[in-house]
Amino acid sequence: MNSITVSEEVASALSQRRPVVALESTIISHGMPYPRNVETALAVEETIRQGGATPATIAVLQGCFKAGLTQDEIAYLGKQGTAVAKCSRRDLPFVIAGKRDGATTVAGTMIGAALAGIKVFVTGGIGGVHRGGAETFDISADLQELGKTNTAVVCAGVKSILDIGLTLEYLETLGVPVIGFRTDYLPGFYTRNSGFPVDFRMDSAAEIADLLRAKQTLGLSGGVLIANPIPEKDSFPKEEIDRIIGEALDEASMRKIKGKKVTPFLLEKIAAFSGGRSLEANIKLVLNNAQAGAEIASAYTRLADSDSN
Ligand code: PSU
Ligand code: MN
Repeated sequence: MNSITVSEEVASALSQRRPVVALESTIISHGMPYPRNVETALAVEETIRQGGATPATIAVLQGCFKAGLTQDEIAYLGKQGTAVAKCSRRDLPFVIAGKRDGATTVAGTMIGAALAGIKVFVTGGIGGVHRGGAETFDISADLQELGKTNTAVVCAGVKSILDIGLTLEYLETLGVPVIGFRTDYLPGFYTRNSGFPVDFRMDSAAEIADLLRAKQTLGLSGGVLIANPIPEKDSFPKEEIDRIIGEALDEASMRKIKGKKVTPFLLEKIAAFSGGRSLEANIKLVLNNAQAGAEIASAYTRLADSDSN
């Protein structure tokens, strides 16, 4: 049994050392409503192609862990929505052994990307330490994965449904470099600035590629978080989104939402309370990350090329 099945297109890009960008699938099934989820997933793939890289959406389909889905497979996951298992590290063996479908989270996708040999992965937002995490222990498995699996993750920062400060502390403990792409401050997903400084600011994809190579040379395991702010025109005023997030958090605690349901529940409530505007912002920021991810993957393969010459 192969650990992961890589599509022909992705396999040939990898073997010719052309840039490849991994994409997650929980954002399709649990992060956005149908049909916008499918439209977005396909538009993200197209943006990556425009940027000169090959997209590799990762998921488990009937027990087969795949890197590089067809458009039909993406549409299937989007239509199934939350009927598909949200698949993080602990879920992978169960879903694969039982020949089930699984939409991979950031953690699950990092594992798939590493198995396939893909270095750069683009998403919207990562999971983190939830507010009240010191008592509930609700800390996303995404953070532990960033601590051990060697995949660079491009995201739009950390949204304030989470405790941003504790999430950064946790990443520091795990030794994960947090890079601000053309910013000194960690973006807040819907907003450009969470108020928390990043560890390192980098203004070009080439600089980031150099950092990835240095990390590789040192043999340091674990990921790198690249935080790319939402474009100004698509961002939310901070006070407004903070109020909406507060209402969503109140509703989650009133309804006693727990475990893996928390993040999808909050995303859906924020979309409802913002009259759908948070969804539009979410789509724009993922597309923006796709562009950055393609640039970074391209810069990294150029470095690898010059190393081997
Ligand atoms: N944040 C988003 N959209 C998403 C997610 C996070 O804005 O779809 C998904 C990602 O797949 C992430 C997961 O890995 O939620 C985190 O879930 P949890 O907090 O249960 O670990
Ligand atoms: Mn959780």
